[in-house]
Amino acid sequence: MSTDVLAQLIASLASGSIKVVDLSQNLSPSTPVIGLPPPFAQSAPFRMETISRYDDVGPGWYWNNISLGEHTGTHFDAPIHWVTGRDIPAGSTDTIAPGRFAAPACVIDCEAECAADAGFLLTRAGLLAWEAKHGRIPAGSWVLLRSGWSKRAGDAFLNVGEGGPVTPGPDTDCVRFMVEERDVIGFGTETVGTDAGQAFMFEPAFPCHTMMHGSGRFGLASLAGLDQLPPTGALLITPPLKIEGGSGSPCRVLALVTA
Ligand code: 23J
Ligand code: MN
Repeated sequence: MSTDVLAQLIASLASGSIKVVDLSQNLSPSTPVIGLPPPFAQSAPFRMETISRYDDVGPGWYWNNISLGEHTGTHFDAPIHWVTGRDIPAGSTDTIAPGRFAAPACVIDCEAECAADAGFLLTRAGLLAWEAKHGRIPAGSWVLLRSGWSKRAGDAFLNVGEGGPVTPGPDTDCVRFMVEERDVIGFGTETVGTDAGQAFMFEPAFPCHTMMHGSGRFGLASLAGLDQLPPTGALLITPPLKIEGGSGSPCRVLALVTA
């Protein structure tokens, strides 16, 4: 029936009038991983070893063993990732209601600002200026910071200097605005984590992790391809692996967009 929304979606995907955009980075041993200063423990990089590859130990098949930290590459942050979210009901990767893995996105283009200032901070005023052009951020939306960071390679991605990492992110008041005044589902970024590189010095430290997860919201990190999204109207599909009690997971983040 042409009035059935799902049938229309299926037809639109088949005809190409709605397309699927991949917002994920490749996973490989060279995928950048966040480094924490001592005495904090470190996350492991992505590792892959071949089990067999059409050879003596598996003549007809190819497969690998992999291991990695939950927060490696393009990934999903669950509420229990942060101490403020430890008691959030249904706050781990296996217990979050699956309906929350499909949500619309507002894309904030700050590529020019981030090119001029690697430590660019998204502010409440910045979001209000975006809303003046594109309309109010709907409740339940992702806010995605388009920084251009996914085009950086090697050391320039983590961008660690003498004073720690210098990468863009939201300031404390911006996070408060997204949570308390716009009721977003979460915040997503092209950088290695949802907080700015210098957020260890913010009040509170790591405000995006602290407030988003403390109020049951999510994060997306190391996104790519945000320049392929419209400012509004994309539908994000973000299911983490169903790790029992998991704090997050690598994620193949997809967006449905009108072609
Ligand atoms: C652990 C500690 C600090 C940070 C992070 C993880 C992340 O960015 C993450 O991947 O969630 S800032
Ligand atoms: Mn994370």
